[in-house]
Amino acid sequence: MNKLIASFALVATLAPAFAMAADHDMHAGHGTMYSDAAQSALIDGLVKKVDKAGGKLTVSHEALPNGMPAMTMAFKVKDASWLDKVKSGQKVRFASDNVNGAMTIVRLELPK
Ligand SMILES: [Cu+2]
Repeated sequence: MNKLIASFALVATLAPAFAMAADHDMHAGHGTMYSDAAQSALIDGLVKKVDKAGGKLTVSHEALPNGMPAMTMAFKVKDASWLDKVKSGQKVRFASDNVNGAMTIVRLELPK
């Protein structure tokens, strides 16, 4: 039983790596497409502050695909209406990108 769980865990761990490698090969020569995929991976965050006046969301986030370690920081948001949908203390999943030099939340999903 333990062996079964262990091998399942191994498959689960390796599967995303395989998928990523396949994706990379498919897009060989299409660097932009590959980096878009990497940046659109949703990560978990916890809203700390909603700044409607400033159009910003302060989020405690996990490590980002771009190499930023876990931290609490203010992001701009791509769509200001998102600020009406979240509140402090709420869990979110989001993707961020560097837009004109400012870290910006470009996708935001709320847990059901
Ligand atoms: Cu950060």
